[in-house]
Amino acid sequence: MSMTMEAPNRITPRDFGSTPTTVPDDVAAWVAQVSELAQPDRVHWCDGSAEESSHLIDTMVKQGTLTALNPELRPDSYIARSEPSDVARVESRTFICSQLERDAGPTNNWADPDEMRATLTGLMRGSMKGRTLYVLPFSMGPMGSPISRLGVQITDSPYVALSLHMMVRVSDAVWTELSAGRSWVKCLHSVGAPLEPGVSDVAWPCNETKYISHFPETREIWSYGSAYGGNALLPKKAFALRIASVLARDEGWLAEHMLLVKVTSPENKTYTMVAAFPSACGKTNFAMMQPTLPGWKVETLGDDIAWLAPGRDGRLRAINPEAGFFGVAPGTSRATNPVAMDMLWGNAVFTNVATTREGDVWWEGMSKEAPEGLTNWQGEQHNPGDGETAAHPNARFTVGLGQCPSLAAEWDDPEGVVVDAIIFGGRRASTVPLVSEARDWNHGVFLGATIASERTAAAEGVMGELRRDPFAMLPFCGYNMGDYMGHWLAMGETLRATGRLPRIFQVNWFKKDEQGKFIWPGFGENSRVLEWMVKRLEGQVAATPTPIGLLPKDINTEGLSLSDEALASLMTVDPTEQARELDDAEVFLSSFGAALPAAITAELEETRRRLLS
Ligand code: GTP
Ligand code: SPV
Ligand code: MN
Repeated sequence: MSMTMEAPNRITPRDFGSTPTTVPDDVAAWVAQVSELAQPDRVHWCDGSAEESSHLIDTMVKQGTLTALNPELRPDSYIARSEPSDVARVESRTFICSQLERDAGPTNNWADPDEMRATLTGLMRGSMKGRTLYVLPFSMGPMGSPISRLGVQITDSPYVALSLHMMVRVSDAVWTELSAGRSWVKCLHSVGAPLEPGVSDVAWPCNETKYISHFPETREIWSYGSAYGGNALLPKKAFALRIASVLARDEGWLAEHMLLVKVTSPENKTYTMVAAFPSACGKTNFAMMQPTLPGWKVETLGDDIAWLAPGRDGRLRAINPEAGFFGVAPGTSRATNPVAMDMLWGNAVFTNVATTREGDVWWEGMSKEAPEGLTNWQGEQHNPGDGETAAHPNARFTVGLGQCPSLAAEWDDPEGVVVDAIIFGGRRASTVPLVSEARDWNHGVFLGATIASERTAAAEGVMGELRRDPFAMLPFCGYNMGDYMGHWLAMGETLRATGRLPRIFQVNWFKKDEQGKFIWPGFGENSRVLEWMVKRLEGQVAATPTPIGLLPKDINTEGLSLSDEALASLMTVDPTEQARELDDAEVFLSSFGAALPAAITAELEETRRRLLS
């Protein structure tokens, strides 16, 4: 069942480009209903084309939302400066509105779905006045993949519309798929800044009141008041993690905050690895790693989200549901991530970075010395003396996957890639060794469930504060995290039948010495850890059993200036530290009450027994 575009009330035909062929009735009805409520001046049905990108860019350059960078230094690239109050994900304003509070679990903010719907309906009434309502049909994952899912986002932000062009597969072809009866996720977004007639717009419209609300039972997302990152680009964290984790639980797969890479050894054997690290803890850097060890190669499939599902052969396969990168700018340099620097040659949008006198971008860590005469992320002259950074710590770049020089050929393969290893990690100044391997699947799930990490600038909150972030999913799980741990255990049962369970590892690149300096050189040198993992996968090396897992007997540090003490400290399993760690994990796990799987409690008790014996 489908209808032509012109039909719904109040919707004017888009003002350029060809008319979309067919839009399913339910989508047309939803767009009509939202138009009625939010009262935009215009409706623009997006097709993801290059002309449409140009149109969005022109609109925003006129408006002052985007400023072109020097085309000789950074062609077709733009900067956006957000409102200082709208710079990161707002976890305190993120809600899981399941029918039962119990289903949101102790780690999510729960709100009653009917009440939330009423609140948001009130806020959205007239919220798009004076603006254009953009409708973006998109596919998460390769079109036609059994793992892919479809969605439609409504937004009144051209910045969000343009970002989605780069971040997901926006295409008219989605209408055809939907007309064939496939399900889709409703993503509704408004910056909450209606424009009264005669009032001029600001560069970054948003609202002090913010809601990022998820309705897991009806597979809907309503977002209000922010235009930044995961708050507003709804296919990313809201759909591909929070809603998708619920779909995955119901359908027997996994939606995870993970990078996805293909690793090739000097013997030309290839392995696929996924790694779950919390926000701003190194996924993009790992995904684009340039190994310092000769003969090794890392190719990029994804840097933030992976969907993992048993394939026809029963083995765990993964796809990247996204089609672009929304990456942390600070710390990115030729030394740390040359692939990202190459990828950002042009055709990119930068948000909250600093700009140079020559009209290029700059951020902390891009070069040792800050260039003279920087303009900071707020558009003011940067004063190195005043202690403020030139770029916001959560400044980001947005760019399509296609620009990544290390992109793996399989990136658009509908079948996905077979997963060989799962890695968990976090940002830990102490306690957690450089690398360890789980004893088995359930022990690996326990490691994932008890990951803790120091807070970063990716979300509001106190930076550096240690918090438990199970599976790097604390802000992103759409249901009770105790049930989620149970789902991971159940997936192990399913995969065990194939005889090829992926192996599970834990890493920590961020251990510090007494002076507060990182001990491990990180970045390309992390290939030394990859080499050990691959040797484990190939059964080439034995490992040392410790109470917390299997540790390397030896790691390749040839050519590194790492003292014996430093190396020892990276590999230490200190019983006192570990006992404290376990006590803290136990307190956290107990917050799940009856939802905590018995197998997790058993792993905790086994670890304690090993520590005491
Ligand atoms: P999100 O996009 O927020 O999910 O972050 P991410 O996990 O992709 O983190 P990203 O790779 O962008 O890294 C965040 C910060 O950590 C950057 O400033 C990096 O330079 C730094 N970083 C990444 N890898 C390493 C490493 O191996 N060692 C050290 N010391 N820092 C690292
Ligand atoms: C994260 O915070 O994990 C991100 C950035 O990847 S955002 O898209 O804002 O969620
Ligand atoms: Mn992330």
